[in-house]
Amino acid sequence: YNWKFVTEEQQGQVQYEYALELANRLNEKSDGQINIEVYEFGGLGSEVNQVELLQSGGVEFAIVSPGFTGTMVSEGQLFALHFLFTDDMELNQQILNESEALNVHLTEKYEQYNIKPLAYWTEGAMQWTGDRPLTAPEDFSGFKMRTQTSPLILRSYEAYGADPTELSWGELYTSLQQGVVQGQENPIFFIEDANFHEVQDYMMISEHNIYVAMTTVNTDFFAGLPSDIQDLIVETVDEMRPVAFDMQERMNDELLEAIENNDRHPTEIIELTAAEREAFRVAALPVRDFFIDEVGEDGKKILEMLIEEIEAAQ
Ligand code: 6CS
Repeated sequence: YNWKFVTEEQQGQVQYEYALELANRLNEKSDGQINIEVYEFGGLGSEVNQVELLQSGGVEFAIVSPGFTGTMVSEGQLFALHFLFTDDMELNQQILNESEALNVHLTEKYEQYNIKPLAYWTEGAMQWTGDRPLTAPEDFSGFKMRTQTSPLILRSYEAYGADPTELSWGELYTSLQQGVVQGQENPIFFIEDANFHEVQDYMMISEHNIYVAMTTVNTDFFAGLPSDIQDLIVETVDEMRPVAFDMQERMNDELLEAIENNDRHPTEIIELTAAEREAFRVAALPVRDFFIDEVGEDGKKILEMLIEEIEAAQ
């Protein structure tokens, strides 16, 4: 078997390193029968182009962020909701692993578009960077915020009064540098590795959301595989859950230190207080109603089930 695996990140970043490790394990376990070529972000177009490539079977495997599928699989936009998950990242990963709302019901929605998610996993808590401190919803007033392409992510920032713009991350460094946008959200490792801290004066430890990625395969491709090969893939993706968790944890820790110790491009790090985060949580709550209104009955059920699962896990 010769397959292609596309990721939204580059060498040294979590998704790419994850994909290489998954590809190596599958190669070893299949005694060399499975050969997967892993592609870095950039060569195959934007994140949205890559999703289309997966759907058409141009690549068999992809790491997809739900933030780039929102105009299609509207239910997947629930990951855009701020302060939905807990502050405990290990618990969050456990919820992602075990949630029926996600692994059964949301997965069915993706499968209708020829995208089969095999795992939902986190790349870390999301933080804000900006050309100014962002410690209260009012600070976002008129703020030009870069987001991924899901309408609900834009709504989330409009709820704070911001003026959000969707962009591929490939254009983000230059857009921040030129002031086309003034801020963005990402896990710490990505902020450092993509050098956004060089062109941003402030990084807020806001932890307003968790970054979720999906390990996906083309549904038709997967359905056509012999069952022993399907089982091998599912089993290996399962093995990768703790590996991915440790990888993101280590990179987020190490690269926080790198930002703190960067004298060439000093970035002020502001840790939001519990009261400041609470003000954002309250301002973000009405976005859940937008989700329910726009996404419809099935999306409402999936969100309600996920909220129950999160409460039960706590
Ligand atoms: O901000 C983004 O769009 C990118 N962030 C991460 C952590 N991975 C890929 C994604 O495209």
